[in-house]
Amino acid sequence: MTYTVGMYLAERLSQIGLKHHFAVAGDFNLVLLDQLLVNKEMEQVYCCNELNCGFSAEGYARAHGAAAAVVTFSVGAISAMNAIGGAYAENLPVILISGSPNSNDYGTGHILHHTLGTDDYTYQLEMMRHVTCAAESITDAASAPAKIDHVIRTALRERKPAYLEIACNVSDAECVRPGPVSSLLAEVRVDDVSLKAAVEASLSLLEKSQRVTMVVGSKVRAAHAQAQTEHLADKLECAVTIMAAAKSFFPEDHKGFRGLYWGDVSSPGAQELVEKSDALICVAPVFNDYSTVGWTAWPKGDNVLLAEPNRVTVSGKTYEGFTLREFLEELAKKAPSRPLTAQESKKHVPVIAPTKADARLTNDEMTRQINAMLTSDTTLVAETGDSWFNATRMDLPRGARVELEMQWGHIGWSVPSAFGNAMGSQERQHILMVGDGSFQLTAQEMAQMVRYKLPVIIFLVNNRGYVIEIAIHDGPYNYIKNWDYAGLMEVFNAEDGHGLGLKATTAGELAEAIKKAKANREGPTIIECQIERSDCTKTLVKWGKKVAAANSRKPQAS
Ligand code: DPX
Repeated sequence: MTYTVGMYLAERLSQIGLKHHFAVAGDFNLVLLDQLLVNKEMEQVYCCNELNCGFSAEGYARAHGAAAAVVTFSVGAISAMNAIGGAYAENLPVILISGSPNSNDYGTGHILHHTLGTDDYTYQLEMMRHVTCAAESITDAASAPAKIDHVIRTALRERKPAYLEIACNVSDAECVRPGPVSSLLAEVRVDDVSLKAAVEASLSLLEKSQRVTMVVGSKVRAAHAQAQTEHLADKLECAVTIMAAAKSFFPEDHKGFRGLYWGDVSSPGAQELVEKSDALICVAPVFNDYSTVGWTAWPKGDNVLLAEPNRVTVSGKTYEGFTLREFLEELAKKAPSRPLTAQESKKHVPVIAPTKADARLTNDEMTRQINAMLTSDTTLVAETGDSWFNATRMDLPRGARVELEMQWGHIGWSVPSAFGNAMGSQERQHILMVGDGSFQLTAQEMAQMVRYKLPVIIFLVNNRGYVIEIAIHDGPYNYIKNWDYAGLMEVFNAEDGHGLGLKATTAGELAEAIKKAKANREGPTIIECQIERSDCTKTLVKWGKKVAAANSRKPQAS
């Protein structure tokens, strides 16, 4: 069989394990889409728009390790760029592939549709360079294999998105076949000298410390170091806390687990553990304004061992040239037992008392009922807003996964991301918690859950506004038009769908709705949970005030 550029790309994507790629058609990518369809190992999955296509791929990468989204030039790709920025912030290898102008039109002065109306077609590549770790433009078949391999290899190695554009007349041009995949996935060589020195410096800190605590951060998953983190915790036997964005990245049934470290809004006791440690091991953390609660809780100093995905900093020196996995593995081999912090503290599980069946539905009762649904097979996707705070206070069984987008924080992310995640891990039960304001951005992607018969259960929190924003800084712009959210499902079902739209205004109605949702396996169920606008988690309000204070610092006098 003659091989083409598009077939080469498809085979590479399939070799790295993709079973699906996401797409929105447009005339610059139609031939490319045909070429990708030739590969029977991968299914082409369609989205309503390119922003959602990017976020769907992002969700798939969360479930499956990597993903691809295929869009058309400019009108499509520039919309998808927002989601690619999200994938960058969240450390997810999403390959964005855009069809691009016919190679004969470059440098000719021709003005093309869907473009800025100038004759320079390099602007999209330039823009994409800022939100990806590798970006290539393919305008001839001969250089396509090297460019495709470079983009995929870099994305996988760096766990960041990457970009490819393929001239629309080149995607079916003949090219060589791909070689075996191992070369594409090869890791960089370890600097043994640096690794040994990092481990020795870390051990000398641990040996002279009795109060040792670990803080697990959100980059631990992208660094593929979750098992190694748990193994180190087993050896140290110390207390372990997690950062909010790392919810579910460390098993909560582990005997050292002591909840969430989040400054003033930590689980009871966790802040003291962290602040009173002689040695604090921060594994793959992200310290930003949100995670430090407006810069009020940022562990620093000689007692902090900072183990980042590509670097370790301890006792005033920094070490590079190895991965986090390798460092944790080596450290665990010689780590001393330091059980004091675990012995002196207990895991705190917040108990929410159930309300009466006919009582008005509250945020607490909704969270309690959702928490009770979680099993080791659940993936809980929680949107920006109070859903963050509800998800991070849940008590998780081992194996349950929580997906948050706390670095990028794009409202509306969760609907397409949950769709992509469900596509990428169909053996799991997907539950989505999303606020009304967020849902209004990307609601139409629920239609794809109907189309692909994915039994995602959506808890739509109708509190009639942007409540997290109300907590941070109130104004008329925080109040939104109400929708009939449950009613939308009928629109998306049209003549052939099996989605279910339900409403809950009391605790009893929610319990009934959850029963029906669990029984509906042929499509998504949306449960519109109507709660009071003022009813939100206490931590949201406390955190919101501190973040608002950080945001409103006055400019420094010059
Ligand atoms: C905004 C946010 O209704 O949730 O729990 O009621 O807050 P809560 P909702 O989904 O409202 C979300 C809203 C408006 N953030 O409170 S978090 C600003 C914002 C953003 N992303 C984008 N635009 C604006 N985060 C794309």
